[in-house]
Amino acid sequence: EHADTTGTGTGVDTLTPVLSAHWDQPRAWTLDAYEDTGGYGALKQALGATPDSIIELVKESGLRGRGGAGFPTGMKWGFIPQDSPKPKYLVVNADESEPGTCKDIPLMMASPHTLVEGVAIAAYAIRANTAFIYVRGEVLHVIRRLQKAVQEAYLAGHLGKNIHGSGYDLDVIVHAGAGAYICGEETALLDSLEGRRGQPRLRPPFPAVAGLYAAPTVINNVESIASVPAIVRNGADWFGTMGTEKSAGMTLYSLSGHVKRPGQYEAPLGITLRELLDLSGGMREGSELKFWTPGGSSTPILTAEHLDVPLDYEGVSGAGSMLGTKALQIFDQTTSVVRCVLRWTEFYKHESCGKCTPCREGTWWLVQVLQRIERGQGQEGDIELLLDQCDNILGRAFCALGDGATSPITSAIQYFREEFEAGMHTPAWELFPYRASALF
Ligand code: L3W
Repeated sequence: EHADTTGTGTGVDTLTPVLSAHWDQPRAWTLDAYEDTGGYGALKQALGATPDSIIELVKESGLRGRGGAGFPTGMKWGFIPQDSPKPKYLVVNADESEPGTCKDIPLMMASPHTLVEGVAIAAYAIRANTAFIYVRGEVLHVIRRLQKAVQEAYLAGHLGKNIHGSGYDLDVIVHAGAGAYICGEETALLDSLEGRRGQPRLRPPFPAVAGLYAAPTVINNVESIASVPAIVRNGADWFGTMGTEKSAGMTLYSLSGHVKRPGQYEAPLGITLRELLDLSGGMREGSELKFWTPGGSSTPILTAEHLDVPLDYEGVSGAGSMLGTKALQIFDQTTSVVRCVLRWTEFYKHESCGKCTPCREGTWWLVQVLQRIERGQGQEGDIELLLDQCDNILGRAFCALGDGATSPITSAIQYFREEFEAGMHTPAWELFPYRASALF
């Protein structure tokens, strides 16, 4: 489906199904179904080219990391020192657990072989003979599906020794985490994979130089790696025909909340929320957009003023937020912003790994203050206290989890200060009564 269904007259091809092109096919997750649509053709193509040329291709495509930071993928691969005597590793970050973020799990369920093929190409490009897929521990169904896909790929000769007679060997290990948000932070993930408690490491050195077992390691998000086979198949220029100059390609936007048809919408980077809302049937009956996250709870919230912000790395940061994981959580006028922010902050408090004081202590204190504001028992100066607490976490925590915890709070105060002020005398549940369809 390539149609301008936005009604905006922009002529933008709003749907660009590449990653999700075959998700609705019967048993799309099986090797047979994947191969029927040309699956593993890109691997064979890549094995016929040099590893360096694949790195170059991915650099030229402009693919940027889809896990949140948007770091150029080809550049990351290029950092791997090829003269190192140590083994090189590829690690896929499949520890999806940011609140609102729900794109990698559907991708792995619907088309695990797209990821496995991407893993084989990426590992070949960086000259790694071992790759790990680190999956969030709670998603047993995904772990099983991936294990099955990896097994199928071994049996078909897409993995293992001398892949398709190329002389290249690759082992892929699906590793289940134990359910900790911090293990989605790349260095904590590595500690966890090595069998330690998952806590972030100091960077530099970046994993590209000293990662798994202190060896050069590329860590990429699931969607980033899954985007690679299509780039190999269709070329860097094709990828550049989608998206914007600095944010190339198609991507998965996950819409949730008070919209008519929540779900995954694959579209070019640079699409706007207004266009995505058109695609998803708009807001629910009686709902008006109040606020939304562009990329999960770690990205500052935006409001109805920002409906036309291009959802690419530059556009969203120009609006004072970040694109993050493209998890668009959409809230209507019945939502208490205070209660919503409190729920997210409880999450960060619970998930704080405890390594650094600003995050461990700070998220606890934030919850204390937000709770009393939610109960209508806020004290004089509490808004300034929250901002001061955020100021003492932002940039002072050991990893991005601490910074992320402050984003919803400072942005919510920026846009909805009056709701926090009301919390000095009125409980949130009086202003925003609970109802069956309430999200927060
Ligand atoms: C070598 C250098 N490598 C940077 C690499 C680095 C990493 C990548 C990006 O946080 C964001 C965070 C969350 N030499 C390098 C280098 N690299 N300089 O590039 O690094 P960085 O530091 O910009 O970001 P990060 O630490 O990867 C990721 C945000 O994503 N986020 C969270 C999402 C959470 C999930 C989940 O569910 N698990 O996806 C959402 O927005 O706040 O800002 O690979 O090694 N000189």
